[in-house]
Amino acid sequence: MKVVVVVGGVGGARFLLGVKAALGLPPIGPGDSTHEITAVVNTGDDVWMHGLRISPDLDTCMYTLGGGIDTERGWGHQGETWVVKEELAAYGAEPTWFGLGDKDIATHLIRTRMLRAGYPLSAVTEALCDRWQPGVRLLPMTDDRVETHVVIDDPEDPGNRKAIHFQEWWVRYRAEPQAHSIVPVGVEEAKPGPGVLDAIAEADAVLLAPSNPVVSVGTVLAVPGVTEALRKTEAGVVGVSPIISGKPVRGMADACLSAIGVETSAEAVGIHYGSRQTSEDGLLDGWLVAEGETVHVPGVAVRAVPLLMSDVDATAAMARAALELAGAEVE
Ligand code: FO1
Repeated sequence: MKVVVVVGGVGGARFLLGVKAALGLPPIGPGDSTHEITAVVNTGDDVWMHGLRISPDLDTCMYTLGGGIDTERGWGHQGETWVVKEELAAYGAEPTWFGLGDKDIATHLIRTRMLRAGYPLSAVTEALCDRWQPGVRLLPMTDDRVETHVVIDDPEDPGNRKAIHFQEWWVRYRAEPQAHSIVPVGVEEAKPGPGVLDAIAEADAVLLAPSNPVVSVGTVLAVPGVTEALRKTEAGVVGVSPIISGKPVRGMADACLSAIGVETSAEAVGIHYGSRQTSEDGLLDGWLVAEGETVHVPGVAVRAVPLLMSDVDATAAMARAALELAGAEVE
């Protein structure tokens, strides 16, 4: 079976573990030829830090599926040390608020060196995955530079606003300052990365992971051509709600949803993604929501199942439900 999953960072990576398990593959480590799972990964969180190019969502998926993730934090290496970070701080080298782990730096050094040598991000990702063997093809949503910026009130200049990189808003300010708008800078000129449109066209099922609907899934959908491909594919397209009883399961999706005027509820997000059958820019055939919730999304088949990714088995059950709702037979 060919499954495509549109993912962001932590939530998306955890969901991919469940998709692998649902298809009978070991969650961690290489897959096998019976199934082809392709993740189209958000790169709008990517950032230059201390001269290194960092791709948080790609790395979180790679480490999680390759068995190297720190499961507490949900990002970076397990058993990480922070010597270089402390040395940088001793020099007063900003930003000191971003956690660069020593082991993680090796990944960024290889990515930076390959990008400088002219390799596209997709080739860099493939090279890094050769070591980690995630068992899922990790495709950047684009090889072009797209960086999500957030417009907030300028604390130094009351009455005026300024745009800061998503990582500064998310990590330094914990998404506290009200986001007046969230802008994936450069996305209009971006092209879908190699393999993205083909994977969507050839899929038996396409799933939108329970990632942040604005800065993760939303950014992938903003890449020109991706939404059309999703509306055109023969595969069933099913989304998994990242909101359970009005609250984001993790992260700060509510702070992002309010920036685009969408209420933090499974129903509002489902309506935001829209129906592929009954609207000219909708994506969904199916929408998976948490058990006990009554959600109505016109033109979309809604199913309520347990949605907490408390462990791989729970996530696998969710993934199976999503695949079935997409009309894919899971043996
Ligand atoms: N998240 C944090 O909350 N604090 C950090 O210091 C931090 C550092 C970091 C370094 C590399 C990396 O790949 C991810 C990192 N993240 C950190 C997570 C990252 O900001 C978010 O996971 C994504 O951008 C949102 O999905």
